[in-house]
Formats: sequence, C-alpha cells, structure tokens
Amino acid sequence: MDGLEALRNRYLQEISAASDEAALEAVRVAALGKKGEISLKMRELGKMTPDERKIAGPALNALKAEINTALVARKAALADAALEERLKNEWLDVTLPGRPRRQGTIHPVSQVTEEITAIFADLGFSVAEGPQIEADWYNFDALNIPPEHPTRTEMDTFYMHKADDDDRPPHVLRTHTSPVQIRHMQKAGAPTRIIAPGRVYRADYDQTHTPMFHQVEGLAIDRDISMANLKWVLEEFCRAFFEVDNVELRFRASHFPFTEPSAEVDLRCSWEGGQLKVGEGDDWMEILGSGMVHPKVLRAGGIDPDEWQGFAFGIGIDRLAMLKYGIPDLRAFFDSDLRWLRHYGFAALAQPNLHGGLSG
Ligand code: 2NM
Repeated sequence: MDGLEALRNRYLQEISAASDEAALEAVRVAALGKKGEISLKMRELGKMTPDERKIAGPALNALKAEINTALVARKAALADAALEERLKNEWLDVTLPGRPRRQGTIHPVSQVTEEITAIFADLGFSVAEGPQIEADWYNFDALNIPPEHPTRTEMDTFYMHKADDDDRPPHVLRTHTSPVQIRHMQKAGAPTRIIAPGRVYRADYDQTHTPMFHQVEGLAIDRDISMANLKWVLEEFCRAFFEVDNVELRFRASHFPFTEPSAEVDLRCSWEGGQLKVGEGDDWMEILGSGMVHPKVLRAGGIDPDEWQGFAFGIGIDRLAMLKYGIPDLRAFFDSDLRWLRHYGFAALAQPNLHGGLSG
C-alpha cells in the first residue's frame, strides 16, 4: 500500500495544528469517520490478495492506532490549555470584602420591651406570657371588672365571632396583660414577682391610640408587700430606663377595679424645645397606673388575701418608646415603612443589658 507515509504525515500535522476541539473532531472524521480516508482504505483490504493483505492490514491498523493516539493526546492538550486559560482569567480575590447585604433592624417596641425586661430581671422579676385571645372571665371577671362595666362593650373590646349554637364562653382579644397575671397566680401561687409584656387590643383609633398596642404589667406578691415597695421599684425602673440618677415620682389617687388603693404615677420632667428631660423641671408626665392588688383579684388567682398581698402596675410600652427615643407619631409604629424602620430601628446585635448600656 503506497502513500501511507504521506497520509500519516498529513494527519499528524493536521492534528497538531487543530486549535480547538471542533477542528480536532473534523480531522478525526476525515481520517477515521465512516467515510474517512483511512476507513475507506481498510475497506479496500477485502479486494486484495492474501499476500497483499498480510502487509497492508497491519500497516493500516498501525496507522489507525497511531492517529487515534495522536487524537487523544491532542484532545488532552487542548483541554489542559483551555483550563490554563480559564485559570488565568477567572481568578478570584478571596481577600475582597463581602457584598453588602440589607440588614433588618430591631423595632423600637422590641428594643424597649427588651430594655424593660432587663431592668425588671435585675430587680428579681421574671417574664410571664399568655394567650392574646382570652376567655372573658380571665380578661374581666377575674379582675373585678363587673358585667355592666363599659369597657366590656363592643365599643371598647374586640369580641371573637361565635356561632349561635356555640356554648363556649365569650372570648375577647385581651385588653390588657392582666389575664397573664391571673393565670400565673393560679399556676405558681405566692410569693411571686413577674412582669407580663405583650400585645393588647382595644377598639380605639386616633392620633394617640392604635387598636393594637403594647403593655407591660408587673406583679409582686408576698406576705408584707406595700405601696412603699411599689414606689421604690418604680423609681429604680425609671432611673434605669431613662438613664438619669435623679428621678422623682408623684402618686395621684386614682381608681382601677383590680387594685385598692390605686394610683396613677407621674414623673417629674421638663420639655424644652420639644426635648424631654427626666428628673428636672416643673412638669409632670403620667407614665403608668398601679396599686395594691384587690383581694378579689388575688382570690380569683387562687391566692388567699388574708395571707398575701401585692402590688401591680401597668405601663404602655409604645408611649415609653416614643418618649425615650423622640418618636413623634404612634401610628407610624405599625405601618411597616422600611424607611421608618431603618431610621428608628436598632442594631440587631446590640442586646440591651444594664452593664453595657441599655441601647447599645
Ligand atoms: C394597671 C394599673 C393598675 C394590674 C393589675 C394586675 C393584676 F392582674 F395583678 F391584678 N396586673 N396589672 C394593674 C394595676 C394594671 O394598668 C394601668
């Protein structure tokens, strides 16, 4: 068989000249494909005499093998080169700073709730929680709020819908966290010291009221707890919360069904240029309601009022947040406006505690 040497040289040359996989494949097809030059030559073997075939057969097989080997080697070399090229261009600087990600913020209500919790924890109060949908007994009766009391009407309180044939007691969205205190008394008995922060609901909506707001109530029960203890605890709370050494509280006689006696508590302050200063000045700002827990309320909680007594108080969290952080509009609290949240929100990792400063 003549010309095999020329064929060999040509294909080996084309293989080494192929500059990518497609070009290399074209060479393979031209040489070894079904109608490739070498394949056609192998088909001609059948027309040869046995003597011719004895020489041409091995020669063609050797050529085919050599071309195949060259193709495989060239393919590997091209792949290596392509990888080299990618490695040269696609390098990654692992020392670059990460891409900035949008970060959420802590809502002022959450922040202030955490601050209040930290302060009362330091005073020996633990946190109690309970359902936001309450039986009217826990929300009203147990708290000595009589059946005909106006806050019980649908004017003031949200009632859960009930089918005509549903004989369960009426349920309401709790109007204060006091039912949490009743449940806690029933469960834990006396003595006890707890605060109950959480969402509460009243049918009220104007400049200074939203139908959902946040309250923290406190309860301390022991054998000889008095209003004096209440006053000290509230002073300590205000000192820590407003971060001033001098606070002055004024107790004004008031009335709540669940406490006797009852007092509203005012904080001495000044308002200069719209700026609140606590502990100085000639203004008084009402900040909470309080009193000695009514004997009937203790009894509803399963606690014997002849043996135990206690104080309780209730504070609006949202208004405290407005006062401390100078936030003007209550209703914006619940708009979920991202610009508002970024402006008034707190860093997520600045957990309030008494030693590191309450607001980080
Ligand atoms: C207030 C004012 C006065 C109060 C009473 C109780 C309970 F359940 F222990 F009796 N908890 N909180 C209370 C007392 C709440 O809010 C203005």
